Amino acid sequence: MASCFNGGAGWPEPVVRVQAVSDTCGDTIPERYVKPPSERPSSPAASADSDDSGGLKKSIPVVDLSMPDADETCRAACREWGFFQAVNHGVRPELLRRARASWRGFYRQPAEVRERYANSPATYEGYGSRLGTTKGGPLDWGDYYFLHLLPSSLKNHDKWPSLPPTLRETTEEYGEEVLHLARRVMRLLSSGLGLEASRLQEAFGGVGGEGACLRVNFYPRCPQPELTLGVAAHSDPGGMTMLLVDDHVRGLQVRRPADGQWITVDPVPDAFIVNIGDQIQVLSNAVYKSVEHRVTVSAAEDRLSMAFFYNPRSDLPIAPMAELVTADRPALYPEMTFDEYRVFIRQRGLAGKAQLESLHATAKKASGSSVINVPSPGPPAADTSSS
Ligand SMILES: O=C(O)CCC(=O)C(=O)O
Repeated sequence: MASCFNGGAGWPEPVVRVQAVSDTCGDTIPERYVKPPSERPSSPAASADSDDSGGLKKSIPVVDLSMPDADETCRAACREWGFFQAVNHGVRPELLRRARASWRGFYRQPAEVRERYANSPATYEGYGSRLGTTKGGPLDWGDYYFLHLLPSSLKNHDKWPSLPPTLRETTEEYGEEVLHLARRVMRLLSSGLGLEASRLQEAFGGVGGEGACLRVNFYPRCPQPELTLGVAAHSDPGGMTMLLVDDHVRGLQVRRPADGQWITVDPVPDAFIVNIGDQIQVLSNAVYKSVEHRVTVSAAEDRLSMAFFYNPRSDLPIAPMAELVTADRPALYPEMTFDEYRVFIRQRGLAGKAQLESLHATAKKASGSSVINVPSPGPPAADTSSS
């Protein structure tokens, strides 16, 4: 079997790098990566160019952030899809390319260089290949690198790869520009709720009080992509995600809220795919939706994606904002800090929208039957430790 092990660091069993599995497994992937039939990507999935019936929108909206109507188009996308692709977003295309190239450079380093940064389940910081700590639990066809950008007390360049030599500086610059974009989207989402533009961000801890981290996913080529997933279905536990993907390789699928069907996203070059996470769904009392998504892999090409997670400060209580709770629309979720929510997720590993739905059930129980039911986009599947 693959030669690259990281057997220690608190994981319940040796961790095998998917990159090494891909290099050594020949035509057949190991059993541990084979998903149950109902979760396989071979189950029907529409792509943006497929012919949908019923007048449903075919794919997530593309929003040009330089247009005068951009704010309202973003808000509508976050209410309807929980996702959109942002173009003309202000982050320089040259920086996007440099960031992708630096991280591809890291995944091309010899295994012993990468292994210097092997992570543990205590923090997930560093180079990793699995989520969740259940022995024998399901594995995804992907490796990742996870690091903190905010709060500054958690940011530690020594925990970022030193090779290639451009990586640290480029990641720092990239993080600053994407943070700026995330704050802009927060303001427009807040206004869209009829609140002060700064209100949502204040609930996250205010400027500089928020959390931000980066997970750089690498999905090696896979000889049987129809049997596995790069990341199992999940909603993002944090606030909002700005995802940069390879322009030429498809992989992301979003579960369309209107009918629960998986839709393949066609990446627009140099766009960010922006999506709402569970914390904004909670704060907005489900006006903005955190929607399930998953990642398919390819036999022909590897794929890199960079997920920038913008989160509330981890010790602040997060609950539906008081201004959005009325007799007609009571609070759909109980109060919980992001730290508490994250612990909950990390113990359980991959579980789709199950965590948020179980919080909703708790709120419902606490207040009798008066709580509104949020329509679920489909059966629960998986969650990631994306923060
Ligand atoms: O690689 C992708 O397209 C999505 C990655 C993702 O969903 C995640 O990192 O949480």
